Amino acid sequence: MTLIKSPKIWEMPGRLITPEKDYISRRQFLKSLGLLGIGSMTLMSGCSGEKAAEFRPPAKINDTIPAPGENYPFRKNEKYTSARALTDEIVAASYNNYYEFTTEKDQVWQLAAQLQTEPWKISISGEVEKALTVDIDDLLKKMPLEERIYRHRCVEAWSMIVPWSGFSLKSLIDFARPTHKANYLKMTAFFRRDEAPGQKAVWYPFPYYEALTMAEAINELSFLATGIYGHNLPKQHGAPLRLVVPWKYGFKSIKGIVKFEFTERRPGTFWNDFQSEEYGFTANVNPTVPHPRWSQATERLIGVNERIPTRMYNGYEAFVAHLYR
Ligand SMILES: Nc1nc2c(c(=O)[nH]1)N[C@H]1C(S)=C(S)[C@@H](COP(=O)(O)O)O[C@H]1N2
Ligand SMILES: [Mo]
Repeated sequence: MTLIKSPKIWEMPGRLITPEKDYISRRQFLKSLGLLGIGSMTLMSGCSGEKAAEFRPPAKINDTIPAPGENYPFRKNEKYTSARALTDEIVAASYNNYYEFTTEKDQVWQLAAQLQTEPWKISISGEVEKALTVDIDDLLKKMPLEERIYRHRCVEAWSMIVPWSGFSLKSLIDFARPTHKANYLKMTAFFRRDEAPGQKAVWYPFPYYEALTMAEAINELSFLATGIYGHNLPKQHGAPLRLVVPWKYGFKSIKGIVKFEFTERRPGTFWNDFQSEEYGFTANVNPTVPHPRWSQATERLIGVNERIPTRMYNGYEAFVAHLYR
């Protein structure tokens, strides 16, 4: 998903980085480059995670790691654990995908530091009994907090194993009280070009947005993380609130969420709308279906130089296979 022949933000001609005042529509812009239509964006996408093998974390990123807050540590839910060792925290926190900041995974932790995460409001709308806005701190007081160890498999064929702190998406849904017309849950991330330089890249349809079917959303694995490794989320991991759906490719696990919207019809999603031939709506981890440009049969565990087989539904078959029969 990073760019093979990647025009980095700072390499793009100035006119391609749209200043607020003379903003042209993304469609118009892509059209002007002749990039609309047929597999158009191939030139601006794609990476097969080989970088993961070479990756060496920086010596120190302490400034970006929050101290444990008063709620920590959250109760460990032993149902979700891992036979393999956890990924080193510094590795997970310095090798990130967060296109709002940059497409360079090893630079996200520095750039994300400028995001203002306090205060942070979450809106709940669409097919619900009553639309509302709630402050993240007030929301947290109402949610059953716990810690779960999950595997994370990026579509780019790298993976990690980390302990998330947070609450089930189901508990947020119960709080939101969707109507019987709600078939999907759409989530949208923040949109603040002044704090997120990657959002100046007009060819991406920011703000980032994702969606699940209601059956997926109420599945017990669907989790909203507010923390990782026993403290609040660092900004590079999607503070203060991000989704974690570990049986799906990583791009479904949207970070920096500000909005939950229940819908009757299937909403679009960021990567599927951007490049539908390469990134689906459902995007379940499946080693037998290669990405058009690389195999999905194996993955690189970041931080340790190890390539391991990829498992169906990322090993979570027992939890979710019934959803797709
Ligand atoms: N808002 C937003 N969420 C996002 C992304 C992004 O670019 N923006 N990248 C996704 C991808 S591709 C992956 S693999 C995971 C990475 O999460 P991590 O950096 O915390 O490991 O976040 C996902 N969520
Ligand atoms: Mo990813």
